Amino acid sequence: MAIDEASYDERRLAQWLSRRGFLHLGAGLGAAAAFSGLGGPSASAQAGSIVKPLPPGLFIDHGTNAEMRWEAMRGMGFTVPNDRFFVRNHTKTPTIDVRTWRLRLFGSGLHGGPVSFSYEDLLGMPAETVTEFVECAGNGRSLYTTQQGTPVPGTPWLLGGIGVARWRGVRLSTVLERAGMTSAAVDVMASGLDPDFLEGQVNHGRVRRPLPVDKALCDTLLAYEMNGETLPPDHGFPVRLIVPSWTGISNIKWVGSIEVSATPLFSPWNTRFYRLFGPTHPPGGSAPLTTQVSKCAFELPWNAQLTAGHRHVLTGRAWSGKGSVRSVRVSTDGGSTWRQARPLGRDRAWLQWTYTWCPERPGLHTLMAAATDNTGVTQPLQVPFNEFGYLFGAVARHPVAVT
Ligand SMILES: Nc1nc2c(c(=O)[nH]1)N[C@H]1C(S)=C(S)[C@@H](COP(=O)(O)O)O[C@H]1N2
Ligand SMILES: [Mo]
Repeated sequence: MAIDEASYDERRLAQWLSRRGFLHLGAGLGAAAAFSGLGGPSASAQAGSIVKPLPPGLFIDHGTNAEMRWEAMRGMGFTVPNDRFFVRNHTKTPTIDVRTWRLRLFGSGLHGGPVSFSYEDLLGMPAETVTEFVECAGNGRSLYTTQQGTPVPGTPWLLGGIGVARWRGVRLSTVLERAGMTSAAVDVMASGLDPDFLEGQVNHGRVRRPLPVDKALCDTLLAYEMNGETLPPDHGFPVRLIVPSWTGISNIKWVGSIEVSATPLFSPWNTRFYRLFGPTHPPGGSAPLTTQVSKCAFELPWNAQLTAGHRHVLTGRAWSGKGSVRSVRVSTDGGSTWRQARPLGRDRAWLQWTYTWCPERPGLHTLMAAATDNTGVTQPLQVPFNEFGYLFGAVARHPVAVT
């Protein structure tokens, strides 16, 4: 990737540390405690957050969020169809009239004043298609609790807070150029048109998160199509950002405005949330999250039932925000022995693989699959705790019952 993430992280961390003194954002344990209401029982009271049907065979319902069931991807193609792609909403999917909708760009990083584009304006610009994953930073969060014994608040995702789609749209760099971005711009911040996000009594405003200009110009897309269809309401209609490899929150949906700034921008989504807090992280929290970690999932339900004495072709997918996945190893005995899985193809967004298993003994078994990324790094068996339960990158222990 062209952008130097390490130096971005350092710069951001320094900026954050110098500001937080007067922002009184109460980061750390208090923040996690205040956040704990989200995704709990109260969240399911917010029915109607998601527009599309959520059949229980395809989704695990988490209130305002819906997780893809991995078993529903078995036998499917490379991309996740729109009707089974996970949804992560801070509040609810808005209804947007595209005839009156405008994308407004403004800020100190533009030559002139604010600039607006209509939907037709965007459709008329050079289009590009990319195949990329969108993955929630909290994907796998429940495993901090069940596998590592360290409970964390927030939506208890298993591994289905991810999807890969073919996104078509206009490069953000094209839009920024046409809006008159200057070389002094350092950050751009897209803002969603969904309702303000409330955390208890605190109104955090529109969902928005700064993106450094380097990443915005490198490979970020303003997408208006998903898998060949008009972007569905739940996934950001009329336009959303696709920020390849970066954490889910970067991919702002229902974009209404983009601030282009010659000075660094801040929002709760790069100061309070989406950073790592905890004993093994810097005292004020880590730099804002950027790339996702590597993960691997079986296309099987949790506690799947398999018959003893039969050959089972296990299937799964592996992905990494650090690049592509080079190989996958599988253990069917809880991690004592490992063998290579068979890769299918060499696609980048994720790697599909198969592994043939003939369980002999009935009983409870633990399946494990570990991804090795293209830099040669393999998923660890355990990852350090963080208070919001982000970036669970350890090998998942998948329980199955052999009967
Ligand atoms: N405007 C807006 N954009 C948003 C969100 C949101 O709640 N509002 N959720 C973010 C998060 S946390 C994730 S993981 C992804 C989820 O995208 P999806 O719902 O299309 O799967 O959207 C991101 N973009
Ligand atoms: Mo997310």
